Amino acid sequence: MSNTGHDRDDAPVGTRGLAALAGIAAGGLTLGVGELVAALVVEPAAAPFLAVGNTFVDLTPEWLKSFAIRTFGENDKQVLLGGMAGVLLVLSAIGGVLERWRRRAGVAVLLLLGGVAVAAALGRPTATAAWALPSLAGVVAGAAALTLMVGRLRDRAPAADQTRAVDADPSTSGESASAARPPRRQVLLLTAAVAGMAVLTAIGGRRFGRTLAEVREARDALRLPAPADTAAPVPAGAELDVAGMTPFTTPNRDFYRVDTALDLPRVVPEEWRLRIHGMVGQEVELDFEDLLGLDLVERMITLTCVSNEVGGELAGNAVWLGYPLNDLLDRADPSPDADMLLSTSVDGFTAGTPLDVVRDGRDALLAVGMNGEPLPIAHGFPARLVVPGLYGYVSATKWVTELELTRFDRASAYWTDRGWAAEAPIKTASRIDVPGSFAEVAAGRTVVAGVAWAQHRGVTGVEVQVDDGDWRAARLADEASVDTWRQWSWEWDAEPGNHTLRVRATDGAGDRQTDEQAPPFPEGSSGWHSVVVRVT
Ligand SMILES: Nc1nc2c(c(=O)[nH]1)N[C@H]1C(S)=C(S)[C@@H](COP(=O)(O)O)O[C@H]1N2
Ligand SMILES: [Mo]
Repeated sequence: MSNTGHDRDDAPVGTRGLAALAGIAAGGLTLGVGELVAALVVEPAAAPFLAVGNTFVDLTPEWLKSFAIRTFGENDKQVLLGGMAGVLLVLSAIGGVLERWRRRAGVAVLLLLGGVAVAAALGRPTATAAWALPSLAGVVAGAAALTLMVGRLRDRAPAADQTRAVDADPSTSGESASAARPPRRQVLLLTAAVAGMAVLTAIGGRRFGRTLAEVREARDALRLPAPADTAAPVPAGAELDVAGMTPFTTPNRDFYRVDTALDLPRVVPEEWRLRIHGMVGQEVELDFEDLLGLDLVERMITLTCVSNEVGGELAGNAVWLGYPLNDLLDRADPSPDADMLLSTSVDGFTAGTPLDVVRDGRDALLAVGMNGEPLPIAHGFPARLVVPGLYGYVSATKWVTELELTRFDRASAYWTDRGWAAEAPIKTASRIDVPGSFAEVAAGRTVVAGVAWAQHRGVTGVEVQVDDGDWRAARLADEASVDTWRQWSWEWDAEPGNHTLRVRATDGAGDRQTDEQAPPFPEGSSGWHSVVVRVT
């Protein structure tokens, strides 16, 4: 075409670069308008970027998910969002260049991306038809902006003759030249304006609707009532005095976080409702004030994620304040035919919990407090479930808003739909915290220590083995309850050389932790944890 090969150095960027920039600005405006419309007329999660990101999370195959968790740990969400931003940046730039090459070609790219975003938004578990609007509005704005910006870059063809005449004299830049040649400077300004609008709309989107700051404020203002029944005091001997040990109680800021939410659900207590329905004699609805008015109990419970590898850190112990789920369910008069409690989060996550477990007398809670504070937002503010003895994915629904009594042969939940086990009791596990893996220790008396857990069965024994020697009984710290982990330590007379330390626990039923190695999928990892240390 006649408009190629004419890029000149007197504009800050060449025409193709400018088209790419225009594409990026148009892409940004698409997302910004999407954010704004989502916040104003739907909800933040309906915005194209988040809808696509969350859909990506839901569709990620198991191997990629465990790779991401292994590689990026708790930063996996940031990595995904950053990766998406990178891909969109490149695609939008390509869209801009294509639009310069052929009218509507770049718009077609935008439409394609917009189509993906609309499909993603409509496919979200809590979506209504309105969830298509943000992406649609974004694409309309982006396409209009792209046409406007890049159209001017292409408009030079009819003026080719004049252009060539002007181009012959490189000294005539400025006024007279820009009148005849593609108005690159003008396009650059336009692009800057579109980019500015992209930023403004995105910021606007973050300010309208429920903001995270508002939720933080509501949380700070909340005063939880004193428990009617306090947690049993932690025995002084539950915490061993060993440097480098995992603390017995996990501070909230250090508590592991696992969930599918790319953006934290924003629920303020005034708007929170819990609906209990399904196979019940009596539907029950409860607001936050109702909940705080009940006799709350405080219980110490160790949570564990099924994705925890042998020796991993996806376990934490906290004092939870909440109302016993069993008593709550009584109010709804569940049918004797129901065998599953299907809990749903405000963002659509679901967990299916065996009803007999919830109702067997253990301290299953609808929790509002964690270690003396309202639940942190990342841990389910304002309310979540905690069930001792079950992995989180079948029991610990955060930001919970719905409890349905149903049956395992009728319903399934988020992770069971992805092949994970429907019933998931926590496997007995033990971990060596000290010395660390590949640590160097001085020969002589050395403390080996760690934690072991077998929630709701309790830990009654821990043994340690050096190389292939005899298993030795470790000293157990006092037990706080069968629902919490237990610290242990063992004095080792370390001799120079490289050594492998192994640990295994026995639970309250007398069953020894299996040495059979299993990966987290589909029902939790197993095998003995070991560390290799060098004694000098
Ligand atoms: N809404 C919601 N609740 C959820 C999840 C989730 O993805 N969404 N993940 C579950 C899983 S897999 C675990 S292990 C626990 C983790 O709770 P924590 O992040 O407070 O440690 O939350 C459970 N509750
Ligand atoms: Mo989990």
